[in-house]
Amino acid sequence: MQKPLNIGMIGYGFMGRAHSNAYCKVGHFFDLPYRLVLKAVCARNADKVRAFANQWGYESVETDWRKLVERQDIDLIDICTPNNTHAEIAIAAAEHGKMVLCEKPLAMNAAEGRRMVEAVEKAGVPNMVWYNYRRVPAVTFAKQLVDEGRLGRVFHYRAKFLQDWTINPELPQGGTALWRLDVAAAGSGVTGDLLAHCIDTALWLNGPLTTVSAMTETFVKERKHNLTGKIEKVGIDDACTFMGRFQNGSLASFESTRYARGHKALYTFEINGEHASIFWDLHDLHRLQFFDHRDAGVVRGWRSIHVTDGEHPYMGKWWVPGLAIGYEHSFVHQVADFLDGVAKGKPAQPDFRDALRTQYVCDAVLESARTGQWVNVTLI
Ligand code: SOE
Repeated sequence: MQKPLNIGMIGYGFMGRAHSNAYCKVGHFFDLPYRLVLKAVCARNADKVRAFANQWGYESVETDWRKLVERQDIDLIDICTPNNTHAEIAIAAAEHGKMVLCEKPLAMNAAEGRRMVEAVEKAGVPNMVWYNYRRVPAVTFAKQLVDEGRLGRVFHYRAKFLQDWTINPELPQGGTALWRLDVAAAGSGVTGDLLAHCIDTALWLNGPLTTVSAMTETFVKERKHNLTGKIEKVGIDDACTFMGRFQNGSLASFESTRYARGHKALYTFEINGEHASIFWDLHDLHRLQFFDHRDAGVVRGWRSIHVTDGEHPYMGKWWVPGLAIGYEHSFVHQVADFLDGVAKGKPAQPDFRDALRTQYVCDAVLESARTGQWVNVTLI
């Protein structure tokens, strides 16, 4: 008999929809230890939050997140709000004994992140951060290949996350849809928003990054602010490039920008090892490119593995071999793993502590860009 688990979600933007979709679907495809109940959704605009609740099937609404975290009938708080609200909500939720799921990046900076980790660990509540790309089957499969030792010693880890949606200087900053451009709400630009994904995947696949040297640029220096109506300085990084070293001796090369005309969400990573290389591309997310030097010379070459077989990670839960799934399913997988971890008392990753490691890299990257110096990453 499945126990009910009551969800209270805060925020209803892009991520609110991605998470709600995952909650609705996961029980149809995975055998879960819990029956998820969409108990309440919370946002400041009462009309809009009611409309969202109707559309997705939430039983009730709140307009003050404090009320939501105090409610006895809520087991889990899911934070889908701008970055500058994560810490306060997560800490309050933990203090009220709730499980906490939080959108990425964990916090505005590592100092905030540390307080969040302390709060969830002190309260002993299950917690996780939505670095969803780990759970694209091809990426999870890459992790399997790495863990099996197929690459041998790793020499290079290269990642990029390229977009082009902020090139127009008339685009304002701030407010509901554009808080990512407002440093007060986002904390940073592409470093926390995009590179954080690349860093999370990299730490998972290749271990700790120990030192970094970075460069950032803000191409459009002033934009109208949606909240004040005034032209204001832009405080975020529009682009960030950094190099670094991993603890395993491999070299890191990372790039992220919102000014790569023609690229909408081109997240790619490549790992070059002594025996083999791996390449993945979000625009072709169900494939993993794999080159194994130990193949016989005459047939040696890059294999394009269609990660849709029943034996591939998560794929046995979906359709028949050859039929692909997509972006939204990475969130479904994350919910399934989280619930499984809760039931078994074996937390699924990335939890808050894991996400704090990514936050430390982001902080080191931004400090290096500011000072022009190499910066050592705090390791925990
Ligand atoms: C930004 O455009 C964004 O939506 C990020 O916030 C997400 O985390 C990323 O997955 C896609 O791009």
